Amino acid sequence: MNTTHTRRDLLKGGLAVAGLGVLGLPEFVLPALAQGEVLVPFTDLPETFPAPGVDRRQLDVRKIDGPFTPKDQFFTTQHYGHPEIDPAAYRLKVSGLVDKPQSLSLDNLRGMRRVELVAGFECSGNRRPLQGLSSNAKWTGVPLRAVLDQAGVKANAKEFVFFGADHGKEEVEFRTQKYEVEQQFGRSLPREKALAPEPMLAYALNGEPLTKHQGSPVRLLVPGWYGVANVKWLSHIYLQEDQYLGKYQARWYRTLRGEMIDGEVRWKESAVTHMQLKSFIARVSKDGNRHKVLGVILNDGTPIKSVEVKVDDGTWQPATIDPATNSKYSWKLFTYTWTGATPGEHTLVSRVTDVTGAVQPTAEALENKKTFLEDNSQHPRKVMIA
Ligand SMILES: Nc1nc2c(c(=O)[nH]1)N[C@H]1C(S)=C(S)[C@@H](COP(=O)(O)O)O[C@H]1N2
Ligand SMILES: [Mo]
Repeated sequence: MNTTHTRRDLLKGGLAVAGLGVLGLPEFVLPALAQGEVLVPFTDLPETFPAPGVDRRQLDVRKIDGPFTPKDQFFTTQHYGHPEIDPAAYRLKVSGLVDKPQSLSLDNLRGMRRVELVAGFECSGNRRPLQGLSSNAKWTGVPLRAVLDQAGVKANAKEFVFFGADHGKEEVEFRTQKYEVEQQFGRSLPREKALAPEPMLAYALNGEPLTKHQGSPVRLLVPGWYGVANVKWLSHIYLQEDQYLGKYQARWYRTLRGEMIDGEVRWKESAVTHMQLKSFIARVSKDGNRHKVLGVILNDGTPIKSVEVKVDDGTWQPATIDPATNSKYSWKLFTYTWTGATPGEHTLVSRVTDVTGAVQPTAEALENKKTFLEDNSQHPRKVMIA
Protein backbone atom coordinates (compact mmCIF):
# COMPACT_ATOMS: atom_id res chain seq x y z
CA MET A 1 0.00 0.00 0.00
CA ASN A 2 1.78 3.11 -1.10
CA THR A 3 -1.08 5.44 -1.79
CA THR A 4 -2.60 7.92 0.61
CA HIS A 5 -6.34 7.82 1.05
CA THR A 6 -8.37 10.82 2.02
CA ARG A 7 -11.82 10.76 3.50
CA ARG A 8 -13.13 11.61 0.02
CA ASP A 9 -11.55 8.51 -1.48
CA LEU A 10 -13.13 6.42 1.20
CA LEU A 11 -16.52 7.98 0.55
CA LYS A 12 -16.12 7.55 -3.19
CA GLY A 13 -15.39 3.91 -2.62
CA GLY A 14 -18.77 3.65 -0.93
CA LEU A 15 -17.08 2.86 2.33
CA ALA A 16 -18.82 5.30 4.60
CA VAL A 17 -22.48 5.21 5.46
CA ALA A 18 -23.83 8.72 5.24
CA GLY A 19 -26.08 10.26 7.85
CA LEU A 20 -27.74 7.65 9.95
CA GLY A 21 -26.01 4.38 10.53
CA VAL A 22 -27.52 0.95 10.61
CA LEU A 23 -30.64 0.63 12.74
CA GLY A 24 -31.24 4.35 12.46
CA LEU A 25 -28.74 5.14 15.16
CA PRO A 26 -26.67 8.27 14.71
CA GLU A 27 -23.48 7.46 12.83
CA PHE A 28 -20.66 6.72 15.21
CA VAL A 29 -18.19 9.53 14.72
CA LEU A 30 -15.07 8.64 16.63
CA PRO A 31 -13.44 6.11 14.32
CA ALA A 32 -14.45 7.72 11.04
CA LEU A 33 -11.80 9.87 9.44
CA ALA A 34 -12.53 13.54 10.06
CA GLN A 35 -12.41 16.15 7.31
CA GLY A 36 -8.78 16.71 6.35
CA GLU A 37 -7.62 13.60 8.18
CA VAL A 38 -5.48 11.35 6.01
CA LEU A 39 -4.60 7.71 6.24
CA VAL A 40 -0.93 7.01 6.86
CA PRO A 41 0.11 3.98 4.81
CA PHE A 42 1.37 0.84 6.46
CA THR A 43 4.64 0.00 4.73
CA ASP A 44 4.51 -3.68 5.53
CA LEU A 45 1.28 -4.53 3.72
CA PRO A 46 1.25 -6.37 0.41
CA GLU A 47 0.93 -4.03 -2.63
CA THR A 48 -2.41 -5.52 -3.52
CA PHE A 49 -5.11 -6.97 -1.37
CA PRO A 50 -6.80 -10.18 -2.39
CA ALA A 51 -9.69 -9.11 -4.61
CA PRO A 52 -13.05 -10.06 -3.15
CA GLY A 53 -14.32 -13.23 -4.83
CA VAL A 54 -17.95 -14.23 -5.26
CA ASP A 55 -17.90 -15.91 -1.89
CA ARG A 56 -14.73 -14.62 -0.19
CA ARG A 57 -14.13 -11.20 1.20
CA GLN A 58 -11.73 -9.71 3.72
CA LEU A 59 -12.56 -6.59 5.66
CA ASP A 60 -10.13 -3.76 4.89
CA VAL A 61 -9.59 -2.89 8.53
CA ARG A 62 -8.11 0.52 7.62
CA LYS A 63 -11.61 1.58 6.60
CA ILE A 64 -13.47 0.62 9.77
CA ASP A 65 -16.07 3.32 10.13
CA GLY A 66 -18.09 2.40 13.19
CA PRO A 67 -18.85 -0.36 15.65
CA PHE A 68 -20.87 -2.47 13.20
CA THR A 69 -19.49 -3.86 9.97
CA PRO A 70 -21.90 -3.09 7.10
CA LYS A 71 -23.33 -6.20 5.45
CA ASP A 72 -21.49 -5.59 2.17
CA GLN A 73 -18.14 -5.40 4.01
CA PHE A 74 -18.55 -8.15 6.61
CA PHE A 75 -15.79 -10.66 5.90
CA THR A 76 -16.85 -13.96 4.47
CA THR A 77 -15.39 -17.36 3.92
CA GLN A 78 -16.56 -20.98 3.81
CA HIS A 79 -15.54 -24.32 2.43
CA TYR A 80 -18.17 -25.35 -0.12
CA GLY A 81 -19.37 -22.06 -1.64
CA HIS A 82 -22.85 -20.65 -1.12
CA PRO A 83 -25.85 -22.98 -1.23
CA GLU A 84 -29.06 -21.57 -2.71
CA ILE A 85 -31.88 -21.61 -0.16
CA ASP A 86 -35.37 -20.32 -0.79
CA PRO A 87 -36.34 -18.66 2.52
CA ALA A 88 -40.01 -19.52 1.88
CA ALA A 89 -39.24 -23.23 1.57
CA TYR A 90 -36.64 -23.20 4.36
CA ARG A 91 -37.06 -25.69 7.20
CA LEU A 92 -34.76 -26.24 10.15
CA LYS A 93 -34.85 -29.85 11.25
CA VAL A 94 -34.17 -30.76 14.89
CA SER A 95 -33.89 -34.49 15.45
CA GLY A 96 -31.95 -37.28 17.12
CA LEU A 97 -32.12 -37.49 20.90
CA VAL A 98 -35.15 -35.22 21.32
CA ASP A 99 -38.71 -35.94 22.51
CA LYS A 100 -40.41 -34.03 19.69
CA PRO A 101 -38.49 -33.74 16.42
CA GLN A 102 -39.03 -30.34 14.81
CA SER A 103 -39.27 -28.92 11.33
CA LEU A 104 -39.32 -25.14 11.70
CA SER A 105 -39.97 -22.52 9.04
CA LEU A 106 -38.41 -19.10 9.11
CA ASP A 107 -41.76 -17.70 10.29
CA ASN A 108 -41.83 -20.26 13.11
CA LEU A 109 -38.41 -19.05 14.23
CA ARG A 110 -39.32 -15.39 13.86
CA GLY A 111 -42.40 -16.01 15.99
CA MET A 112 -40.35 -17.29 18.89
CA ARG A 113 -38.61 -15.23 21.58
CA ARG A 114 -36.50 -12.63 19.82
CA VAL A 115 -33.09 -11.63 21.11
CA GLU A 116 -30.50 -9.14 19.94
CA LEU A 117 -26.81 -9.30 20.59
CA VAL A 118 -23.75 -7.43 19.41
CA ALA A 119 -21.07 -9.96 18.63
CA GLY A 120 -17.89 -9.90 16.66
CA PHE A 121 -15.89 -12.87 15.55
CA GLU A 122 -12.88 -13.71 13.53
CA CYS A 123 -11.93 -16.72 11.51
CA SER A 124 -9.42 -18.74 13.51
CA GLY A 125 -7.11 -18.29 10.50
CA ASN A 126 -7.19 -14.50 10.85
CA ARG A 127 -3.66 -13.18 11.14
CA ARG A 128 -1.04 -10.76 9.90
CA PRO A 129 -0.48 -8.96 7.63
CA LEU A 130 -4.13 -8.12 6.85
CA GLN A 131 -6.23 -9.24 9.87
CA GLY A 132 -9.15 -8.93 7.44
CA LEU A 133 -11.07 -12.04 8.50
CA SER A 134 -12.83 -10.25 11.34
CA SER A 135 -16.04 -8.22 11.65
CA ASN A 136 -18.67 -7.12 14.16
CA ALA A 137 -22.44 -6.91 13.93
CA LYS A 138 -25.71 -6.67 15.76
CA TRP A 139 -27.45 -10.01 15.38
CA THR A 140 -31.12 -10.79 15.82
CA GLY A 141 -32.53 -14.26 16.29
CA VAL A 142 -33.98 -16.81 18.64
CA PRO A 143 -32.01 -18.34 21.52
CA LEU A 144 -30.82 -21.81 20.53
CA ARG A 145 -31.98 -22.91 23.95
CA ALA A 146 -35.60 -21.97 23.16
CA VAL A 147 -35.60 -24.19 20.06
CA LEU A 148 -33.97 -27.06 21.93
CA ASP A 149 -36.42 -26.75 24.83
CA GLN A 150 -39.29 -26.92 22.35
CA ALA A 151 -37.83 -30.15 20.94
CA GLY A 152 -37.22 -31.60 24.42
CA VAL A 153 -33.59 -32.58 24.89
CA LYS A 154 -33.15 -36.14 26.12
CA ALA A 155 -30.88 -36.80 29.09
CA ASN A 156 -28.36 -38.79 27.04
CA ALA A 157 -27.87 -36.08 24.37
CA LYS A 158 -24.25 -35.08 24.80
CA GLU A 159 -23.18 -33.86 21.39
CA PHE A 160 -25.20 -31.29 19.42
CA VAL A 161 -24.31 -31.35 15.74
CA PHE A 162 -25.11 -28.40 13.47
CA PHE A 163 -25.24 -29.05 9.74
CA GLY A 164 -25.24 -26.41 7.04
CA ALA A 165 -27.06 -26.93 3.75
CA ASP A 166 -23.68 -26.76 1.99
CA HIS A 167 -21.88 -29.95 1.14
CA GLY A 168 -19.05 -31.38 -0.91
CA LYS A 169 -17.08 -34.49 -1.73
CA GLU A 170 -14.53 -35.42 0.88
CA GLU A 171 -11.88 -38.06 0.97
CA VAL A 172 -11.94 -39.72 4.35
CA GLU A 173 -8.74 -41.47 5.24
CA PHE A 174 -8.79 -44.56 7.33
CA ARG A 175 -5.40 -46.16 7.91
CA THR A 176 -4.27 -47.17 4.44
CA GLN A 177 -7.69 -46.65 2.83
CA LYS A 178 -9.42 -43.62 1.39
CA TYR A 179 -13.16 -43.30 0.94
CA GLU A 180 -14.85 -40.61 -1.07
CA VAL A 181 -18.12 -39.48 0.46
CA GLU A 182 -20.49 -36.54 0.05
CA GLN A 183 -20.57 -34.56 3.31
CA GLN A 184 -22.51 -31.63 4.69
CA PHE A 185 -20.57 -28.95 6.54
CA GLY A 186 -20.97 -29.85 10.19
CA ARG A 187 -19.77 -28.61 13.56
CA SER A 188 -20.76 -29.69 17.03
CA LEU A 189 -21.12 -28.17 20.48
CA PRO A 190 -21.01 -30.06 23.75
CA ARG A 191 -24.32 -30.17 25.66
CA GLU A 192 -23.29 -27.58 28.22
CA LYS A 193 -22.42 -25.03 25.56
CA ALA A 194 -25.45 -25.75 23.37
CA LEU A 195 -27.79 -25.24 26.34
CA ALA A 196 -26.02 -22.09 27.57
CA PRO A 197 -28.00 -18.83 27.31
CA GLU A 198 -25.86 -17.13 24.64
CA PRO A 199 -25.88 -19.21 21.44
CA MET A 200 -28.57 -18.05 19.05
CA LEU A 201 -30.06 -18.91 15.72
CA ALA A 202 -29.59 -15.60 13.94
CA TYR A 203 -31.73 -14.49 11.01
CA ALA A 204 -30.79 -10.79 10.87
CA LEU A 205 -27.58 -8.78 10.78
CA ASN A 206 -27.61 -5.08 11.63
CA GLY A 207 -31.40 -5.13 11.45
CA GLU A 208 -31.71 -6.68 7.99
CA PRO A 209 -32.21 -10.27 6.89
CA LEU A 210 -28.94 -12.17 6.63
CA THR A 211 -27.31 -12.06 3.22
CA LYS A 212 -26.24 -15.23 1.44
CA HIS A 213 -22.65 -14.46 2.49
CA GLN A 214 -23.53 -14.54 6.17
CA GLY A 215 -25.66 -17.70 5.98
CA SER A 216 -29.18 -16.75 4.88
CA PRO A 217 -31.74 -17.46 6.07
CA VAL A 218 -30.44 -18.74 9.45
CA ARG A 219 -27.04 -19.29 11.04
CA LEU A 220 -25.83 -20.46 14.39
CA LEU A 221 -24.09 -17.75 16.39
CA VAL A 222 -21.84 -18.85 19.25
CA PRO A 223 -20.73 -15.58 20.87
CA GLY A 224 -17.08 -15.56 21.82
CA TRP A 225 -16.15 -18.51 19.62
CA TYR A 226 -14.09 -18.46 16.45
CA GLY A 227 -15.88 -18.16 13.10
CA VAL A 228 -16.00 -21.86 12.32
CA ALA A 229 -18.46 -22.59 15.15
CA ASN A 230 -20.95 -20.19 13.59
CA VAL A 231 -22.57 -22.58 11.13
CA LYS A 232 -24.19 -20.77 8.20
CA TRP A 233 -27.23 -21.92 6.17
CA LEU A 234 -28.16 -24.01 9.19
CA SER A 235 -30.40 -26.84 8.04
CA HIS A 236 -30.30 -29.53 10.69
CA ILE A 237 -29.54 -29.83 14.40
CA TYR A 238 -28.90 -33.43 15.33
CA LEU A 239 -28.48 -34.53 18.95
CA GLN A 240 -26.41 -37.61 19.63
CA GLU A 241 -24.54 -39.29 22.42
CA ASP A 242 -21.20 -39.97 20.73
CA GLN A 243 -18.63 -37.42 19.63
CA TYR A 244 -19.00 -35.89 16.19
CA LEU A 245 -15.76 -36.33 14.25
CA GLY A 246 -16.49 -34.69 10.88
CA LYS A 247 -13.64 -33.11 8.95
CA TYR A 248 -14.26 -29.51 10.04
CA GLN A 249 -14.79 -30.55 13.64
CA ALA A 250 -12.08 -33.10 14.19
CA ARG A 251 -9.39 -32.38 11.62
CA TRP A 252 -9.29 -29.01 9.94
CA TYR A 253 -9.76 -26.77 12.95
CA ARG A 254 -7.14 -27.96 15.35
CA THR A 255 -4.09 -26.42 16.94
CA LEU A 256 -0.87 -28.24 17.65
CA ARG A 257 1.18 -26.66 20.38
CA GLY A 258 3.93 -27.68 22.71
CA GLU A 259 3.26 -27.10 26.38
CA MET A 260 5.71 -27.43 29.22
CA ILE A 261 4.36 -30.01 31.64
CA ASP A 262 6.59 -30.89 34.60
CA GLY A 263 9.66 -29.67 32.75
CA GLU A 264 8.92 -31.60 29.55
CA VAL A 265 7.39 -30.48 26.27
CA ARG A 266 4.11 -32.26 25.60
CA TRP A 267 2.57 -31.87 22.18
CA LYS A 268 -1.06 -31.09 22.55
CA GLU A 269 -3.67 -31.04 19.80
CA SER A 270 -6.80 -29.11 20.68
CA ALA A 271 -9.95 -28.12 18.84
CA VAL A 272 -10.54 -24.49 17.91
CA THR A 273 -13.25 -23.21 20.25
CA HIS A 274 -13.36 -19.83 22.01
CA MET A 275 -11.44 -16.84 20.70
CA GLN A 276 -8.01 -16.08 22.10
CA LEU A 277 -7.30 -12.63 23.52
CA LYS A 278 -6.13 -10.41 20.67
CA SER A 279 -5.69 -6.84 19.54
CA PHE A 280 -4.28 -5.29 16.40
CA ILE A 281 -3.80 -1.82 14.99
CA ALA A 282 -6.26 -1.27 12.17
CA ARG A 283 -5.05 2.11 10.90
CA VAL A 284 -2.97 5.16 11.57
CA SER A 285 -4.11 8.57 10.36
CA LYS A 286 -2.75 12.09 10.44
CA ASP A 287 -4.93 14.87 11.76
CA GLY A 288 -3.06 18.16 11.86
CA ASN A 289 0.01 17.72 14.07
CA ARG A 290 -1.03 14.52 15.72
CA HIS A 291 -1.48 10.99 14.59
CA LYS A 292 -4.41 8.82 15.53
CA VAL A 293 -4.17 5.10 15.96
CA LEU A 294 -7.32 2.97 15.69
CA GLY A 295 -7.31 -0.64 16.76
CA VAL A 296 -9.50 -3.67 17.33
CA ILE A 297 -9.78 -6.06 20.29
CA LEU A 298 -11.32 -9.50 19.91
CA ASN A 299 -11.78 -12.13 22.60
CA ASP A 300 -14.22 -14.58 24.11
CA GLY A 301 -16.14 -12.03 26.16
CA THR A 302 -13.86 -12.00 29.21
CA PRO A 303 -13.88 -8.35 30.37
CA ILE A 304 -10.91 -6.33 29.20
CA LYS A 305 -8.67 -4.57 31.69
CA SER A 306 -6.51 -2.48 29.39
CA VAL A 307 -5.11 -2.03 25.94
CA GLU A 308 -1.82 -0.33 25.25
CA VAL A 309 0.17 0.92 22.29
CA LYS A 310 3.93 1.06 21.91
CA VAL A 311 5.82 3.14 19.37
CA ASP A 312 9.30 1.89 18.40
CA ASP A 313 11.31 1.25 21.56
CA GLY A 314 9.11 3.45 23.72
CA THR A 315 7.11 2.37 26.73
CA TRP A 316 3.58 0.93 26.60
CA GLN A 317 1.05 3.75 26.64
CA PRO A 318 -2.61 3.34 27.57
CA ALA A 319 -5.13 3.49 24.73
CA THR A 320 -8.85 4.22 25.14
CA ILE A 321 -11.61 1.74 24.45
CA ASP A 322 -14.58 3.23 22.68
CA PRO A 323 -17.58 2.98 25.02
CA ALA A 324 -19.86 2.41 22.00
CA THR A 325 -18.21 -0.98 21.57
CA ASN A 326 -17.97 -1.95 25.20
CA SER A 327 -20.56 -4.74 25.40
CA LYS A 328 -19.51 -8.26 26.31
CA TYR A 329 -19.17 -9.94 22.92
CA SER A 330 -18.69 -6.90 20.70
CA TRP A 331 -15.28 -6.34 19.21
CA LYS A 332 -13.81 -3.34 20.97
CA LEU A 333 -12.38 -0.42 19.07
CA PHE A 334 -9.63 1.56 20.72
CA THR A 335 -7.88 4.79 19.93
CA TYR A 336 -4.54 6.21 20.84
CA THR A 337 -3.21 9.70 20.08
CA TRP A 338 0.39 9.70 18.96
CA THR A 339 2.08 13.07 19.27
CA GLY A 340 5.56 14.10 18.20
CA ALA A 341 5.91 11.58 15.39
CA THR A 342 9.17 12.22 13.58
CA PRO A 343 9.69 11.68 9.83
CA GLY A 344 10.79 8.17 8.87
CA GLU A 345 9.65 4.65 9.45
CA HIS A 346 8.13 3.67 12.79
CA THR A 347 6.83 0.45 14.30
CA LEU A 348 3.59 0.46 16.25
CA VAL A 349 2.20 -2.44 18.20
CA SER A 350 -0.70 -2.99 20.59
CA ARG A 351 -1.31 -5.43 23.41
CA VAL A 352 -4.44 -6.18 25.39
CA THR A 353 -4.83 -7.49 28.94
CA ASP A 354 -8.02 -8.98 30.36
CA VAL A 355 -9.31 -8.91 33.94
CA THR A 356 -7.90 -12.37 34.67
CA GLY A 357 -4.44 -10.90 34.04
CA ALA A 358 -3.96 -12.71 30.71
CA VAL A 359 -1.79 -10.62 28.40
CA GLN A 360 -1.78 -10.90 24.62
CA PRO A 361 1.38 -12.90 23.82
CA THR A 362 4.24 -11.88 21.59
CA ALA A 363 4.98 -13.91 18.46
CA GLU A 364 8.05 -15.32 20.24
CA ALA A 365 5.92 -16.56 23.12
CA LEU A 366 3.79 -18.46 20.58
CA GLU A 367 6.74 -20.21 18.94
CA ASN A 368 5.61 -23.56 20.28
CA LYS A 369 2.36 -23.26 18.37
CA LYS A 370 3.07 -25.07 15.12
CA THR A 371 -0.18 -24.70 13.20
CA PHE A 372 -1.31 -21.28 12.00
CA LEU A 373 -4.83 -21.10 13.47
CA GLU A 374 -5.49 -19.12 16.67
CA ASP A 375 -2.67 -16.66 16.04
CA ASN A 376 -3.39 -14.00 18.64
CA SER A 377 0.16 -12.68 18.77
CA GLN A 378 0.98 -9.00 19.10
CA HIS A 379 1.19 -7.59 15.60
CA PRO A 380 3.76 -4.85 14.96
CA ARG A 381 2.81 -2.58 12.04
CA LYS A 382 5.19 -0.29 10.19
CA VAL A 383 4.28 3.20 9.00
CA MET A 384 6.23 5.85 7.11
CA ILE A 385 5.87 9.39 8.43
CA ALA A 386 6.51 11.94 5.69
N1 LIG B 1 -22.32 -23.92 6.62
C1 LIG B 1 -21.11 -23.42 6.82
N2 LIG B 1 -20.90 -22.58 7.85
C2 LIG B 1 -19.68 -22.04 8.06
C3 LIG B 1 -18.59 -22.35 7.23
C4 LIG B 1 -18.81 -23.26 6.14
O1 LIG B 1 -17.92 -23.59 5.37
N3 LIG B 1 -20.09 -23.75 5.97
N4 LIG B 1 -17.35 -21.78 7.48
C5 LIG B 1 -17.11 -21.30 8.84
C6 LIG B 1 -15.93 -20.47 8.96
S1 LIG B 1 -14.44 -21.27 8.88
C7 LIG B 1 -15.99 -19.12 9.24
S2 LIG B 1 -14.61 -18.22 9.57
C8 LIG B 1 -17.29 -18.42 9.29
C9 LIG B 1 -17.30 -17.17 8.43
O2 LIG B 1 -18.51 -16.51 8.60
P1 LIG B 1 -18.85 -15.27 7.69
O3 LIG B 1 -18.73 -15.68 6.24
O4 LIG B 1 -20.23 -14.83 8.06
O5 LIG B 1 -17.85 -14.20 8.00
O6 LIG B 1 -18.36 -19.27 8.87
C10 LIG B 1 -18.31 -20.55 9.41
N5 LIG B 1 -19.55 -21.21 9.12
MO1 LIG C 1 -12.80 -19.78 9.57
